[in-house]
Amino acid sequence: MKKILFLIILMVTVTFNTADAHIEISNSWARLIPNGTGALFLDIKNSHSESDILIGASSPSANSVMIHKTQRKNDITHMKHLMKGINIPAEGEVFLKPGSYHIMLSGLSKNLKLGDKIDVILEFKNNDKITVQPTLKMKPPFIKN
Ligand SMILES: [Cu+2]
Repeated sequence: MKKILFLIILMVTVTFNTADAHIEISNSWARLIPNGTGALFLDIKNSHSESDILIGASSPSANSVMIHKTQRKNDITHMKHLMKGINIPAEGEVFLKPGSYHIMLSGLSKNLKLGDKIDVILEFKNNDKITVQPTLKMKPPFIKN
């Protein structure tokens, strides 16, 4: 009986440990476009043995926030709205970067200017919400492969 109890305690402990944050966000920045739209770029790292999904995002500074992917089709570049979000593979990384995945910000507050920071809340299926504070820029702050 004692052995079983010990096992249960061990299992509960392990479960609590897996409830820790497994999603890590880095290199976030946002492109501010003069027409009042913007695009948020960042790296998402999942250290968990299960995949996750970025299912949505919101911001107090934008009327509409959507997950997009820039695609090239028949020599035409267009943005696809990813209704099902972005899959973040187990123990994997996904890069939101120009020409690929990004978070589209529409109807940004009119008083925003380059250098300002905005709050964007990222919503994951299997993890807690994460707030990022990207700085508004015109160009990427770093070069990525
Ligand atoms: Cu877009």
